[in-house]
Amino acid sequence: MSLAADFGVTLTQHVLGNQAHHPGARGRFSALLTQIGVAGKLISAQVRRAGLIEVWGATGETNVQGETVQKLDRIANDTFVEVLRRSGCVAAMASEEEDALIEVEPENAGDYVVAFDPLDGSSNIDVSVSIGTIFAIYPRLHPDRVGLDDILRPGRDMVGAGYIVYGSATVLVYSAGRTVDSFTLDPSSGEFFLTRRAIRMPAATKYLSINECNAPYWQPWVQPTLDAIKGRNDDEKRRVSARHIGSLVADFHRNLLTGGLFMYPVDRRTGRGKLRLLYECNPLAFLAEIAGGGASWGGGAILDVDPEGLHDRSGLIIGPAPDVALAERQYHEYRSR
Ligand code: P6P
Repeated sequence: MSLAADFGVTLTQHVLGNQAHHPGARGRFSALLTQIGVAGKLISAQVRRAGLIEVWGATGETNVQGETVQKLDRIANDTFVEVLRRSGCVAAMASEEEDALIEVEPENAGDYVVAFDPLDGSSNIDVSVSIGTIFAIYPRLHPDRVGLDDILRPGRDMVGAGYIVYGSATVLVYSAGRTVDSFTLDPSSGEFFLTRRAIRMPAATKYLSINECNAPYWQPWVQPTLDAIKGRNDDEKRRVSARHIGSLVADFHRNLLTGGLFMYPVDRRTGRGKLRLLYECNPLAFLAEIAGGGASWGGGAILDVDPEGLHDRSGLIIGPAPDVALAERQYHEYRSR
């Protein structure tokens, strides 16, 4: 019996199967996703060896966010950039690690533009906590030129998004707009195999993910939201528990599968959020909505926000739709006072 029959559907087989739902598709999107899988494998190999090949620790550089660049996120960034550049599928890229838009030379340029965080949670690298790569895919707007207007668009324009979480296993989760599906890397064969098909986010919040030490910096609508959710616990049963890793991809992945609400509200002193709109909030919001959940900046849907810059930040409340709606009600009540 062939390996594929033993193990089930590979990422490439699944992506090609998805293509059937896009009449007229030329296979370029499928090729792009397959190449993203290749980049994920390469980064995974480096993550798994980080402590052994001295890629831990900082490079001493600071990125456009003003954060110290860890060696592994520089490796992840360069890997993602080069794999996408050579894929023939991408015309331009925006990375958390790069100040400006990266334009692909015309002879290699393809139909899509990609925004990505090459290694989210990099402050957790040295302590072996799960980290991940997050990506958002847009169709390019013009056949003869590419620029910021191709990527500074509402998240609703995305045609695909996903992440690769480097945890106890390396898992790639993506959606092309219909279903959210996950694939686990089999290290022995080097293949991603379908492990969860058409993921639906549970409607109940089982876990609450928020950095409570930021409480002094929350706007007044946050605490009542948390109190309403925690208030579901009583003598009879604990219905909600706290789970916060401090690595967005890992927190989101657990919440997507088990039902959890992640909140990183804006800082009331600055009105700014911490998480990046283009390559953290938007792609995860795309997945959350397709899986039946929701994602808000506090007063409205993340996917409706019009970006101004590649590195815009946003507040993020993402998880089961009823509790995202609860947070928005609290926000609007606060704003109407
Ligand atoms: P804080 C990691 O640096 C990150 O960007 C996300 O992965 C994570 O959710 C967040 O920052 C944690 O931020 O301020 O709670 O340490």
